[in-house]
Amino acid sequence: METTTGPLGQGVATSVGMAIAEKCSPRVITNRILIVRIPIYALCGDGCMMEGISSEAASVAGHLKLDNLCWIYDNNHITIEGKTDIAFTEDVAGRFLAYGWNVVRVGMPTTWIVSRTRSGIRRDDGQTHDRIVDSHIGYGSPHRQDTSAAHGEPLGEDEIKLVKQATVGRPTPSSCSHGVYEHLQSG
Ligand SMILES: Cc1ncc(C[n+]2csc(CCOP(=O)(O)OP(=O)(O)O)c2C)c(N)n1
Repeated sequence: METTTGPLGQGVATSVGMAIAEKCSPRVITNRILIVRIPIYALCGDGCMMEGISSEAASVAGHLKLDNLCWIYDNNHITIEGKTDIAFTEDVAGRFLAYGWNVVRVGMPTTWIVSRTRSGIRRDDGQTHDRIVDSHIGYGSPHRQDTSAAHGEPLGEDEIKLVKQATVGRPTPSSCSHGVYEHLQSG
């Protein structure tokens, strides 16, 4: 099952509802023991984190210990208007730790994201999971990477050629070379 929403924050709130529903669904079918576990993943951006609804939903998820739920936060520091620090400088990881979530900061490449996410959600530790991915919007675009222009405008033919030149043989962003990931989980 998949859902896609338009209003920022609505998708992550929906994912909490899905996780509650999954927890309430039967684990045993007929006389065979069948453990059915369906992890719920939600992709969210800076805009989702800015919306109050995501805080309310995250709070109840932590309270209910929804360990079948994982949010993957595309922390690229860019929205339509420009850099997020125009209006948004809060410590998101700290906020989610306060909700009782398991928080892991993940650098790219995506293989790391997948492995860190899957290993996290299988731990069954009674905590909801947040993977904060330090990403780059418009990755590989010489004139658009890390700018709000990459949010909604087409790159255009010339820039696409430059992206291809820049990314051939360089499939991962520079943050990968630093090995950027760290556990933020307290205790
Ligand atoms: C509740 C709500 N307010 C405003 C918008 C309009 N809007 C669409 S995308 C966007 C910026 C989202 O930025 P981010 O989540 O960082 O996405 P990214 O730039 O990384 O693609 C805004 C304000 C919306 N979709 N929903």
